[in-house]
Amino acid sequence: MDAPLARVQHCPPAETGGFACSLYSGLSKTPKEIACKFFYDDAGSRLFDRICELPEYYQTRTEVRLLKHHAGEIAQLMGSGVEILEFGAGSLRKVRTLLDAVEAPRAYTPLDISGDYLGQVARALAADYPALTLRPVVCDFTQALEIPELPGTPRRMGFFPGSTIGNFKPDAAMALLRRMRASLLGGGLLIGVDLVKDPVRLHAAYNDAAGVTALFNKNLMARANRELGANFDLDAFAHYAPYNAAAHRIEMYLVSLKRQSVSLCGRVVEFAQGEPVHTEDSHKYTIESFREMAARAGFNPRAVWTDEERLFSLHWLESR
Ligand code: AVJ
Repeated sequence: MDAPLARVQHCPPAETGGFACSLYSGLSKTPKEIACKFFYDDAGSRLFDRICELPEYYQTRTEVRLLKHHAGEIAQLMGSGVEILEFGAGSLRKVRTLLDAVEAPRAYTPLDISGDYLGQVARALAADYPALTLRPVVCDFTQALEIPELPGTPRRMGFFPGSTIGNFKPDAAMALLRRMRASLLGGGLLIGVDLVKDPVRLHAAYNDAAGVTALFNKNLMARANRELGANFDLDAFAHYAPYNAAAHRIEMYLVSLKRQSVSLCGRVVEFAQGEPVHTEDSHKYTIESFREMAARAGFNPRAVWTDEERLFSLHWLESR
C-alpha cells in the first residue's frame, strides 16, 4: 500500500494551497467533508459576492447598514492614525466605510486566502486611498499569525466582518479569537456576528430561489475539476442546507444523488446513493452568547450594535 499523501502530492500543491491533500483526506473520512475555506477561489469569491446581493441573504446589507450608521462612533473608539487589519477581506467593500470614517488611517492590511482576488481588489482600493499604506497578505488567517509591525508602530485595530466566525465550531471560534487578540497587539476588534432568529428566515438565506448558494456550494467540486483534474458530475450532487435549531447552526452538504465513483489525483472516491459531504457550518449566536465567548477568549466586550429586527450584530471588543 502506498501512502495516500505521497500520491496526492503529484497534484500541483503550490497553486492549490493544500486543496488536493485536504480534499482527499476529507473525502476519505466517514462522514465525508470538504473544508469551507476552499470555497474562495476566484470563481467562488465572485459567487459569494452574488450571494451578498440576494434578497434572502439579509446578512451583508444589514451589516453594511450598521457599519454606515455607526461609523462615527466606531471611528472614535478606534482612534486616529491606526492600522486596520482585516481577517478574510473578500471584496474589500466594507472596509471603505471604516477608512472613510477613521481619522487619518495609516495602514490597511487585508488578509485573504484568495490571492488572485485579493490582488485585483487591492489595486482598486489603492487607487482610491493614495495616502494609505496598503499591504495585502495572502494567507490562511486561521493559522498562527505573525504580521510584522509597521514603522512607527501605529495602533492596530482588527476588523472581522461577515460573521465568518460562525464558520468555526464554538471551540475553534474561541481559539481563533484568542489568536486574533494576540495578533492585535493590544488593539480592539470590530466583529460582525449573525444572530439566532426565525429558522424559516435562516433556512431561506442558505436556500435562495435563484440557486446561487447551490452553485457556491458546488463550486468546491467544480474547483476540484478545474484544478485537480477530478471528474465530479455536478448534476449528480444536491445542495442541502438545513438549519439545526438545537445546535444553532446552518449545516451545508452536497448529497450524492446516486451511487457513483469520482476520480481525483489518480485515486477513486466512492459515494453511496444519498451520502452527504459536509461542506460548511454557519453558527448563529445571541448577543449575550457571543459576548460571553469573546470574554472567555480574553476580550473585554464593549459596545454592540444591532438592527431593529435583531438580524445581525456588530461587536466592539477591547483586548485590554
Ligand atoms: C462566510 C460566514 C459569510 O456562513 O453565511 C453564505 C458563507 N455560505 N452562504 C455564511 C455562506 C453559504 C457565509 N459567511
